Amino acid sequence: MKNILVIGSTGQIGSELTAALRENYGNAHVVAGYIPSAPPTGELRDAGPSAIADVTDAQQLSDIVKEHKIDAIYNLAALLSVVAEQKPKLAWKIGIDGLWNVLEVARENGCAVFTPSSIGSFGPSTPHELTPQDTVQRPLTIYGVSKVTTELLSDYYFHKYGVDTRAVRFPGLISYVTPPGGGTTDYAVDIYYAAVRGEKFVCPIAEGTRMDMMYMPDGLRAAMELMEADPARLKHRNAFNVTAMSFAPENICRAIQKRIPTFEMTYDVDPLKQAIASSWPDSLDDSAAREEWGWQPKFGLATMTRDMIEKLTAKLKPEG
Ligand code: AKB
Repeated sequence: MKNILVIGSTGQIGSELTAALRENYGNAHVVAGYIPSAPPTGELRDAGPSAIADVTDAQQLSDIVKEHKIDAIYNLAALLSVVAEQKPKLAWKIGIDGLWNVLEVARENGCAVFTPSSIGSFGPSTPHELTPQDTVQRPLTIYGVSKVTTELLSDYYFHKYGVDTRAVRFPGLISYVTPPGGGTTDYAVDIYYAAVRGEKFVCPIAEGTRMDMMYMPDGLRAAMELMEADPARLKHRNAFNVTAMSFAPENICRAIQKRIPTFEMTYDVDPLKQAIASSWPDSLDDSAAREEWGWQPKFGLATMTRDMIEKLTAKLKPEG
């Protein structure tokens, strides 16, 4: 049985990915790595092993990997796009110095590594419609610069040292479990919270701005299926375009209004978020992922909206 370390297990993706990996590989085989300021709680803490795993501390990572005989590392430590613009040095320290530590530990201990990239790895000069798998990547944000570097460094470790590195370029991930913090696509999560609470939503992204999105269950499956894919079929590694849907604020608003007709949205565009969103693709071409490892999303805008509203209604229901 495989032993897995999740770095960043208490974050937006990590909290759900750790649970999904434990379901697939057994609770005892998945270590929830965390930083002291964000320790695991509840099920995440109780269901399996956990350890302080600060991506900037190479020795600590090496000790955990040896102690738990880790075969695969899911490295989810990163600042999201908006907050990274406010703290570029920290974004680099976590995203790239941290990645270097992870890759070195993986090289020394024979681990596979998944470090997600993002639609943020593209920039204004990238073709925006059906953005190809292999195309121009000249982002203007530190988030994008660090994601392109992540892809290149991960490929470098594969070609030079044979480290089994694989990744997807995640679109905006939408979930009712752990809210995201500091991303450009966060509005597509926040809008559901507002709708279920009966509040009006003020959208920070302009009408007509399309971005790729994905419901979290599909995102978790993408990561796990890629890591289980037959390596002989992989022509690409870091990183695959994956998408499930592409929409603008007015489209998600209308999808919600079909279920909550009284829901209202207005706009107050945030210049930083808008500049980032406008530089990202409108829609990705994910045919390489479909061909090389059978990627197939299960949720579209309507099915995701039904599930999000159902789950959030139960989550936000007052106690008693
Ligand atoms: C962000 O908005 O920063 C992230 C992403 C698409 O990478 N959700």
